[in-house]
Amino acid sequence: MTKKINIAIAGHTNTGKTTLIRTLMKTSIGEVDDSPNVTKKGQAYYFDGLQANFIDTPGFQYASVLMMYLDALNENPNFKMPQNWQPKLVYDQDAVEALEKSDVVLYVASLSVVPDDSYKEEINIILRKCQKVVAVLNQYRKQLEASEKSAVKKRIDQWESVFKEQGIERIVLFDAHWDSPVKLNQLYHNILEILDSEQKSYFVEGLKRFEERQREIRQEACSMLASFIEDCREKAVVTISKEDFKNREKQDEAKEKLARIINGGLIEFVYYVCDLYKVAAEYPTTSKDQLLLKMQPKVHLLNRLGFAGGIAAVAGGFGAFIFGILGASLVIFTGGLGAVTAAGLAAAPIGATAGALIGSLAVFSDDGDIVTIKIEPEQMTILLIKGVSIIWGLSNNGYGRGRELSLNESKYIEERVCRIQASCTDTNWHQANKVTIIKYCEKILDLIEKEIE
Ligand SMILES: Nc1nc2c(ncn2[C@@H]2O[C@H](COP(=O)(O)OP(=O)(O)OP(=O)(O)O)[C@@H](O)[C@H]2O)c(=O)[nH]1
Ligand SMILES: [Mg+2]
Repeated sequence: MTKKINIAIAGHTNTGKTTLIRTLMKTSIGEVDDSPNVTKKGQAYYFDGLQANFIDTPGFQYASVLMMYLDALNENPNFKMPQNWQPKLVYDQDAVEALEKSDVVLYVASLSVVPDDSYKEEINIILRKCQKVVAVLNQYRKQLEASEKSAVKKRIDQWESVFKEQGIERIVLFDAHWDSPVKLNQLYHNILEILDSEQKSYFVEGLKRFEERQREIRQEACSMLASFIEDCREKAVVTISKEDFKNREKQDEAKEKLARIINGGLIEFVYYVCDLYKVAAEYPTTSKDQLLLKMQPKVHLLNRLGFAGGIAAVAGGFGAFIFGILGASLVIFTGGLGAVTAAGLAAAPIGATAGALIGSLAVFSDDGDIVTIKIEPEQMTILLIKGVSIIWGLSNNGYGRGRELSLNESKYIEERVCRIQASCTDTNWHQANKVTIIKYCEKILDLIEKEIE
């Protein structure tokens, strides 16, 4: 039997413990809400992807009472809990029981609160049960959005000094609404390093497979994007006679035909890449090649639902993000994706992206009577940026945060990709072959990951 590491997720109530597990497992386990003691019982979730158990625990609320109780028990094992303590300690005691089954604890603290003595007490209690503790300073991005960077830094310092006081050296800044691969790997490596040698030997295997798979899936996503870009370069060509080209209506018709070809390819890429990440989350240990077999036969579904409907069908929690990147008109349609039917979406104006390109297509007219219309390299850059933004969003955004992603957030991601892409001037990817385009996309994604602390 494979041995598993038990990772307990503990901390004050409402700090994001359950959300964190959702994000780590890419699935909607447990209950999440912005109120205290939403999780009522310790519960272990086996995560195939890492071959580890995540144990969700109820949040602490009355650490000082619990501390008094544990101290009293220590002195006298027959100590009877006073009646007025009992209702307070229901959840706290359950958390302690869950801790007793764990090999390592992720202590989740929220950066939105100032650490007072009650937090010190709960950390103290945790350390009595398990000395291997990695601190997660959660809600980092939320705080960065809500406060000045200097104020967030000050808050981090406050927490760090509490942890150091308690002898906890391993601290990871995180935001459970996002699952940046770099952050995840940092978190898992902290867990790995804190384990003793026997536990390390089996956790390291699971972790290696997990990272390798992450890389493979991302590479596959970049390969899908590269195919789309190659197709645009080679196949997105429309010809029209010189005579017809002089006719405004016919010229517009030809341009629209080209826009439709590009749009179709873009939508197909989005559909396909969404399905890849969806299937990857559903089967967290299945190899990439097997995943490709599990994906939906795309042509069939696309025909049945219409392009946008097809995406809605597979995109699930990513939907709002995808449409945020693809075009504002769709965001309006998909404000609450869950309620929008596929049929409704199919009627939505999906041409926002290609439509934006329509006015700026290259025209080559030097071939006798024929005018050729195709997309210019600069316009292809727009498609590449959208594609990379979508891959980044799919690999980072999802289960922890639920369905909502504001237009601002998706714009922000796209702007960041745009900026980084502009700085990667060492590859002429417009003319590059598929492998080089894939490497180029991976490089942009690496740089984005590194840029985000
Ligand atoms: N923006 C942001 N919100 C978060 C983050 N983590 C959790 N939340 C939100 O905070 C609220 C509480 O999250 P939960 O995961 O239920 O917290 P918990 O620690 O499990 O809470 P209890 O089980 O009640 O102790 C929810 O509204 C989450 O969406 C985060 O990193 N960033
Ligand atoms: Mg919870």
